[in-house]
Amino acid sequence: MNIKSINSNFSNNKASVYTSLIDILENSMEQSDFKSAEDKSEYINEVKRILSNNQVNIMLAGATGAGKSTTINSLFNMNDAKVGYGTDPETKSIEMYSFNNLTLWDTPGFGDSPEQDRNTAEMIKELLWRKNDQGLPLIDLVLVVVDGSSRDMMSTFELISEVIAPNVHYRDSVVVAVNQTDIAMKGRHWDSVNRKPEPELEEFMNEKVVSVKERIFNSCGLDVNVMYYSATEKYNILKLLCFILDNIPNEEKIINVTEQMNRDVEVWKSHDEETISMAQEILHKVGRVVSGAIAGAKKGAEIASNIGIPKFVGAVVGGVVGGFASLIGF
Ligand SMILES: Nc1nc2c(ncn2[C@@H]2O[C@H](COP(=O)(O)OP(=O)(O)OP(=O)(O)O)[C@@H](O)[C@H]2O)c(=O)[nH]1
Ligand SMILES: [Mg+2]
Repeated sequence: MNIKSINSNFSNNKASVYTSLIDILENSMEQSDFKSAEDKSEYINEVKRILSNNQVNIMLAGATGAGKSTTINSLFNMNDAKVGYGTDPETKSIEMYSFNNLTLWDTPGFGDSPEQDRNTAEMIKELLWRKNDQGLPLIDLVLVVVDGSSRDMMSTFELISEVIAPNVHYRDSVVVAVNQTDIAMKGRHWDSVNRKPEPELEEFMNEKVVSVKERIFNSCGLDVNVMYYSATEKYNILKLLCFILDNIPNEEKIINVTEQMNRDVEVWKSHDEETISMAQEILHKVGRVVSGAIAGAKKGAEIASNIGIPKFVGAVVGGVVGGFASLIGF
């Protein structure tokens, strides 16, 4: 019943993994495990509190028209997002999309004019130096979106080496995602029926990944993670999500990103061997985070009842992981 309930939640746009997790918890625990109904609800609230305690902040940056906004729309369930500020079209500023425990900071496109670039650079620096209420860097991950169909990457390299690299706190937390794979060779070698590149285009993109990585390393010493995808064609979106989740420094936070995943199964369809093993590794992490929260809640809630945690932890973790797995087609 657990897997089934989480699956039906996935098909409902409004539902989240988080709500279903709580459902699964409710269903897996017998009332008799607790001294009272209050005990049980205190316990569930404690699990909720632990899981929601980790705000995730992701910054998107890149050249104008690279596809930052389109990418946000492909990855996340934008019905839940509210535009925070930056609605004035004249003065370009950072737009903030806020979900439950995930905030996306969409920075203005780089490369329009030197004056606008200086403004954008200042805003990005300020954001990278911002601290959360625990005094730690607010931004967990920087996602740099690159237009794979453009030969001119000067403004992207400048953005990374002069603005991002000197100001980023976690040196592993920069992901460079080369978008627009479908038109990278002017539309040639793109298999539009199967929505994936033909071998020639694949080779072209693999070379691009290597050269982008090398060029960034040589210019500023930052060893970034690079991958390619197509936001409009929904190609390699799961891989992009895996790169994001894999490079978030704090493992406990990944559940808050997965919670906001786009619920449209079409988005997550295409994947290669590498993506499958990355996704499996991430599913294990999700399992660890959930079971950690369950175990932590037992202490936090100071439950007098001697509930047998192992009795239902397997069902809950299995349900949550199974839910993700079925969404991404495993
Ligand atoms: N063919 C193709 N077009 C894309 C892809 N991703 C984005 N686009 C198009 O590129 C244009 C720019 O996309 P946006 O998402 O607005 O780009 P942005 O980076 O947010 O741009 P700014 O906010 O102006 O900096 C739009 O017309 C998109 O439809 C892609 O993967 N393939
Ligand atoms: Mg945009």
